[in-house]
Amino acid sequence: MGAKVALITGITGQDGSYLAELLLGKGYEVHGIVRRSSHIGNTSRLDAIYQDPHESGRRLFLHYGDVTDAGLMVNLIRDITPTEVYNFAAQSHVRVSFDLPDYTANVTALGAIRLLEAIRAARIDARVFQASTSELYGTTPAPQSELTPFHPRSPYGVAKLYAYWSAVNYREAFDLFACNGIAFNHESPRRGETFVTRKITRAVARIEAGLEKRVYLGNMQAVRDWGYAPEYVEAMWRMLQQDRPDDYVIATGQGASVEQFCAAAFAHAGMDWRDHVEYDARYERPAEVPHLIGDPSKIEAAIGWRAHTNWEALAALMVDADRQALAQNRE
Ligand code: NDP
Ligand code: GDR
Repeated sequence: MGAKVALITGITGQDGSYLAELLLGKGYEVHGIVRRSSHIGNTSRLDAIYQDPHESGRRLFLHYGDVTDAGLMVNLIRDITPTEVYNFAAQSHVRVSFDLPDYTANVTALGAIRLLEAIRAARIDARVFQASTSELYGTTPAPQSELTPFHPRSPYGVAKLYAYWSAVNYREAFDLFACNGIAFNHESPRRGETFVTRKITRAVARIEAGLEKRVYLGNMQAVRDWGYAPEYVEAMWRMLQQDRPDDYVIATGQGASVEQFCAAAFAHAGMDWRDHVEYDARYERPAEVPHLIGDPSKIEAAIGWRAHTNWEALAALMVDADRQALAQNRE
């Protein structure tokens, strides 16, 4: 078999950066799409693996691009001829999607179809991973599996529904090796600072250091199935190594409320969350997703993948990472 070549859209994000590390470690040539920004901060998650373009023998290639540009997607896919494509690019913030519904649809829904069409136009035999989400389930009761009906509750969820079915459709219509990973929430020290887990663990570190006094949160009763992102990108890679394409839930199978996660994070630093958390209605969503707990039995049985880090361990490791970042003046 020839060299494995991966293209990752959304390589600068949490999952993209972990997956790039994983694939480089496995000997892949890795290509990623990076959005042009007025500052260089948007590639900071890639600092550890960045390779100078002037070095010979490098295996990480970054290309300026955007999934809203169909021509660019066609050109990139044709030139790179990837054997695996991971579509992580998205306006991925649920709350923000209510403010930017049109933009979210353009990036998160239509971005997926542009990528699939670019692959079809290039007539290449690439395997495709589509980053689908537990937000597809919305209000359908937990636990949610691959057989649970979808009922998305945000412009983000609706956009991801389009992308989910587009991947299924290209598999059925064009025999494309396309897989949906229906990932439940996964977190890490690289999680964006405005998602609730990272917002909390960052606040814990800053409150402990005396830099802040409190953190403002919205609905603390929502339940999520929180796992550890590096383990989840391993599941995504493994999905593309199977004999047949299929769709899988990626989850721990355990749920906890925002309040429980918050309590564990503060307790890890010897504090009581009730002394430092205040309610702010601005963080509520117009329609909330109350209860997401995944049933990972299919991926465990078919692929042998299983989550190892539970939400309490996750809270502790994220607090420790934010403490360390603060101590090293990286925050
Ligand atoms: P992030 O928000 O951390 O990363 C999103 C990535 O998409 C970033 O690299 C971002 O670039 C890029 N991006 C955004 N808009 C565009 C665009 N128009 N063109 C090209 N790239 C763009 O998300 P995660 O890493 O957490 O998640 C990865 C994927 O998995 C996303 O699709 C997300 O919706 C989905 N998902 C995530 C889950 C989670 O719990 N983390 C659970 C289920 C699904 P930039 O850095 O410039 O902003
Ligand atoms: P989510 O993650 O919406 O599940 O989407 P987020 O961390 O934003 O919210 C989780 C829950 O916490 C509640 N919440 C707050 N959320 C934020 N962001 N900020 C707050 O202050 C706050 N207070 C309470 C929310 O209402 C919600 O119930 C993430 C994203 O990564 C998606 O891209 C991905 O598809 C899903 O996870 C699975």
